[in-house]
Amino acid sequence: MAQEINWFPGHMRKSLNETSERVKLVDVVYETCDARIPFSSRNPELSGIVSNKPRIVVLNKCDLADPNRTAEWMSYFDSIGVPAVEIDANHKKGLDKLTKLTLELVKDKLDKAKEKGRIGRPVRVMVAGVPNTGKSTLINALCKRKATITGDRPGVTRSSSWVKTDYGFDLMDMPGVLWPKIASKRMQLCLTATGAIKSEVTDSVEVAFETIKLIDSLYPNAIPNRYNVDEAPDPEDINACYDRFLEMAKKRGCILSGGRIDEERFSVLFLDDFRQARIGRLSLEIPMKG
Ligand SMILES: Nc1nc2c(ncn2[C@@H]2O[C@H](COP(=O)(O)OP(=O)(O)OP(=O)(O)O)[C@@H](O)[C@H]2O)c(=O)[nH]1
Ligand SMILES: [Mg+2]
Repeated sequence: MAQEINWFPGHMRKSLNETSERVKLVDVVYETCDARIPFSSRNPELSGIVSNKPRIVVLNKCDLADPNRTAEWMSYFDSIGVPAVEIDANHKKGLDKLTKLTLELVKDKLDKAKEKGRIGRPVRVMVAGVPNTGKSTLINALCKRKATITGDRPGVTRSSSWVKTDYGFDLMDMPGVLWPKIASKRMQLCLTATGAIKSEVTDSVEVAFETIKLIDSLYPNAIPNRYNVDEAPDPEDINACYDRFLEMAKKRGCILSGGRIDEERFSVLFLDDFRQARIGRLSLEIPMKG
């Protein structure tokens, strides 16, 4: 992918700075990730900022991810001693585990507060992570009302805000943040394919083309099953890959007047298919072994 895309607007630096300040006010941090890309959707700058607080890696959107891969990721986080929970905030799944784990992490602190006479003090949680991972949706699910605005694009939440629950949790919704130097092209691709990086700053044809290659390498039958094309050619054979891409577009009816293939329209359709798991529940990352 092109290196010059700008996914780090000034407001994200401001939000990261704000996170460093506001994290002092909370007991626990939920580091919300996209279960399809648990590696790429952990912001290293954010992880650094919140490192001295108890935190839980929240693998959200697990309804869209490959369940076997998610199980591997859960074992991985367990093996490195990082508390993690898989959830589906849209359908309110996994929330009990999340609150239970949260209470375990803050138990000592609450017990100490109780000893000092501070009974019924709320548990304060910061919900942070890269854009579009479902932070605000999670907050609404946890407080059981529409307290914050959500949206199917990155950059919906623009400033932090507190939301109260009726069971003693105060939740701080944070704007989604990326980091200035996303060194690996594969990470850029994963973040763009899942919608964490704004599509406006990327070339959708290139993103779709590369995402198809990545899916083919991980799930060889997924694209043929959905788009009625042959299995992937040699990924080094760009012409053959491109011909197959055009065939997919043609079969989806993306044809301009004069018979030319509408690559742009197909790319947008394809990315929407991927994001809504119409190609299947696909995860783009596998945890490191050993
Ligand atoms: N399928 C699915 N979609 C989800 C889930 N959680 C959130 N979404 C969708 O993801 C999109 C983004 O959700 P938001 O809650 O606005 O995400 P956010 O992390 O607050 O985004 P920013 O404020 O832009 O950083 C919305 O369209 C949600 O409906 C989930 O568990 N599964
Ligand atoms: Mg939000």
